[in-house]
Amino acid sequence: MALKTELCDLLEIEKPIIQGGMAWVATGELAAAVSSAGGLGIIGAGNAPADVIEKEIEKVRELTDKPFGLNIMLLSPFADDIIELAIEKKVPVITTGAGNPGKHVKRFQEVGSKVIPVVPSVALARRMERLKVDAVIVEGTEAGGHIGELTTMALVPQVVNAIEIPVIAAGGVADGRGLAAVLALGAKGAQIGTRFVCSEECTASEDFKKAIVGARDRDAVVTGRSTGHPVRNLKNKLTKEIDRLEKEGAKPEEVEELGSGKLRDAVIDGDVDQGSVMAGQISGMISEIKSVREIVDEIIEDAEAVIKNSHSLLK
Ligand code: TUI
Repeated sequence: MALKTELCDLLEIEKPIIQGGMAWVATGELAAAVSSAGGLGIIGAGNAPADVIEKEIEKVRELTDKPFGLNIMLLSPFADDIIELAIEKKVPVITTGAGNPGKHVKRFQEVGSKVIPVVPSVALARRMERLKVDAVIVEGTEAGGHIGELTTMALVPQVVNAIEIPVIAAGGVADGRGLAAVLALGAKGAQIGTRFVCSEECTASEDFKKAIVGARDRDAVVTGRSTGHPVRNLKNKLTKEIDRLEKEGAKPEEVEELGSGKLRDAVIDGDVDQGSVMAGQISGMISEIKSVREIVDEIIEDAEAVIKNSHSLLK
């Protein structure tokens, strides 16, 4: 017996794990590795232009014939171009973040793509269901990067109660216990980001991966609340500087300006002091860099063990 859910049928994948479409980090190499391991790998478009992402799509298709996804960050200045690219390339699964995919949902589905927006609230989940999306990713504030307010533990069951379509939980999941926990909350699978950063196939700089491996429980802090676009990243010189500006009551544009382009500095150049090391609260639990296949297999085996052993709680 193997752990399977309706998400596996919907996305034609073997294991109910999808990889977060992290800007700069989620390249074609990482996405292909996760899809080859039986999950759903996702390219992160972030703020990249369409020609860069087109190459990543081609890369995944060279490396695997399994389904894969593309995350469209709706705040990106290139979001409209990426939407057109995704339609032209008939990407099997589209996830969206940082906004409402609204009128584009139908166009994606017309070319056969499944559409799965990330939602940070019950209200947005309901709106997405009315737009007839295929599933939603419910992301708790434990996640890395751009975040909402509510925790995975509180938000997932509320969304599961509110809508009929499949829910995928994100934020704070990095092992088999986490996967089993979100399945217990009613999710049909988990989206996992930070754990996959610390994989051999992830093309992020070694220093970025090491910063996560070295992080402790309270190191993944939130900056930028005053801008309306809060971001979770590992505490360093940059987060301290942003904190200082925010405490002094700096204008939101000034705070945004200081954070601008800093994710690239950390991921690509390995500047983990002055760059933005976007990572989730679960960073403190990650202690080793492993292959994607090992990570996926271990998560599934451990989740299966938790579920099998759960009857021992009944006395
Ligand atoms: O998108 C993410 N996480 C991200 S995007 C990103 S790139 C970036 N770089 C620099 C600064 C800021 C971002 C890094 N991490 N997660 C998905 C997510 N979506 N979290 C929260 C939301 C969200 C928020 C509001 C989704 C929809 C939404 O809708 C508002 C509305 O009603 O339109």
